[in-house]
Amino acid sequence: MALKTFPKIILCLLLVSNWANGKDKESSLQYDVKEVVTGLNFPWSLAFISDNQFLVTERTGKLRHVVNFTLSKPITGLPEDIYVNGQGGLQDVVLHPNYAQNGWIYLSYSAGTDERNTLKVMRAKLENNHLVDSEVIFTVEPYRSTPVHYGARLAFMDDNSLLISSGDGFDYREDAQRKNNQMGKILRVLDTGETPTDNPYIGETEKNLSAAVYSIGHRNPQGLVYDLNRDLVFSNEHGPAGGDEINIIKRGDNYGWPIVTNGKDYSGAIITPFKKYQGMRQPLVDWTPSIAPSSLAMYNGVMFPQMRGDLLVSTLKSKEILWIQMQGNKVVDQQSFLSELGYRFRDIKVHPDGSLYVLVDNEQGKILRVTSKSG
Ligand SMILES: [Ca+2]
Repeated sequence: MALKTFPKIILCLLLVSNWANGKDKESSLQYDVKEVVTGLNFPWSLAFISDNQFLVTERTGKLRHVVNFTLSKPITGLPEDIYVNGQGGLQDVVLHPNYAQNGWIYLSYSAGTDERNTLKVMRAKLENNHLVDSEVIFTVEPYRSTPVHYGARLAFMDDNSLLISSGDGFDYREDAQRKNNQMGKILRVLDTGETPTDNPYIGETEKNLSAAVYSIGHRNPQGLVYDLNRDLVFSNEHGPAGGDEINIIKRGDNYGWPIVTNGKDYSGAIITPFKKYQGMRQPLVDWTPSIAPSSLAMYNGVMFPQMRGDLLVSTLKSKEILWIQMQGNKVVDQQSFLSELGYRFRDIKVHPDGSLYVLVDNEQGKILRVTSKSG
């Protein structure tokens, strides 16, 4: 089958300043950008099935199978209670680490009504463009009445447990510090949705909503990645006005929101007097003013060898991709690219060949493929 080609090819050259830390990286990043898929309504996440196949969600409630850059009709069999409003709708899609054997696809979505909704996680298998064997494996509690701050990213760890980022619901920010509440948390469950026996707060609270809690004190974490090489979890989250963060997520730790932040309320009001607090972790990266980080990827591909072991962040507000250059577990520099396009970016994923796939957040949304010009 012939590849669909698009005439719009953009050649870009990013000049990257030298830095004096000795990390052996090239001094410039040259890349091509191609639109490989168009016609998507607010695409939210992408999961590669193979070199030429992937799944893509549209927040407005559709899941598509893309083969050789050709979009399928919407996959049928999605839940009927998907709540599309505000920031809510169909959100993340990831494959089970043993997908090739078991075929499990995991999806996150907001479900319910204006008055009563929450974040759910389901799994299903794909057969003839239809989801079968569907089951909801996790429902965040309690429900809320806001259509924003779901978090909703999913990431598998190397023991096949599943991390779920859960936002604070905006109006419920104090709940981010309450262990007996699953909002404003990173949650961790088994691939069946059951609670692992080694989570940090099991049995600590009356209803035991804390059993699935892995870390507390988050606002709206929309980036989540498990780095196999470092055996570390990284997450980024939206702060209020200022105070966007990347954090290294450790089991049982407190990331501070809303007691600690470098941001302010959108009104300009002070949220907290504290920028540090005993027992609460400081971010690995703070962005003040806000950039609105929407996803996080770890680059271990071959096409851009200078990016290996580094993080990539897509952003909505600052309309760029950030290359977060690491040395060990420390950030040594940040470089911006793709800002010349002027798009809000919702997600970035690394293809098996090392190219970058970037989702444009728009009602005429699309997928861009970024390849090395020099390689
Ligand atoms: Ca924090």
